[in-house]
Amino acid sequence: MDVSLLLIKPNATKRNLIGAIIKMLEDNRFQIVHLKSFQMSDELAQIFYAEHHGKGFYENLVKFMKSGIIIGVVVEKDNAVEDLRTLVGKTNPAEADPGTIRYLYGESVGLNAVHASDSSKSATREIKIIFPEI
Ligand code: DAT
Ligand code: MG
Repeated sequence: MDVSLLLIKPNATKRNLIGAIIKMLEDNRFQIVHLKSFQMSDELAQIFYAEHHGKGFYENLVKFMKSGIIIGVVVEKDNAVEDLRTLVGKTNPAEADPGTIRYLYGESVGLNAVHASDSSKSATREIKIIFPEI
């Protein structure tokens, strides 16, 4: 069984969308195997988003990810990584397919409600960073 990582970002937890997003995972047959709430430190945000270091949006991204509560969810499903990216939708909510999490709950490309791992390799790396205790 494959695993992937979903993060419910600070704008979505602030807007009381945790339940709605978790329900979408369950309705789409993702098994939740680990779940916790936490707040990102500067160090954690920088490590997690290392691939984006130096890009124009990087500083705002790190600041935003530190700004409130995040829910981390490890999900299990056949084809988990690809299926989760499909359920999440495109990075920019304005371009996301109807019915996707970002279409429904994203506010802008920066405030796009959720993160999902983009490959199995990323999932392994990101789960280690967010859930070092498992
Ligand atoms: P994704 O989250 O779909 O994997 P990404 O890895 O390219 O997208 O970027 C990581 C996050 O950075 C993204 O969720 C929101 C932010 N971001 C990306 N492109 C951006 C842009 N052009 N302007 C503002 N924020 C951006
Ligand atoms: Mg990405």
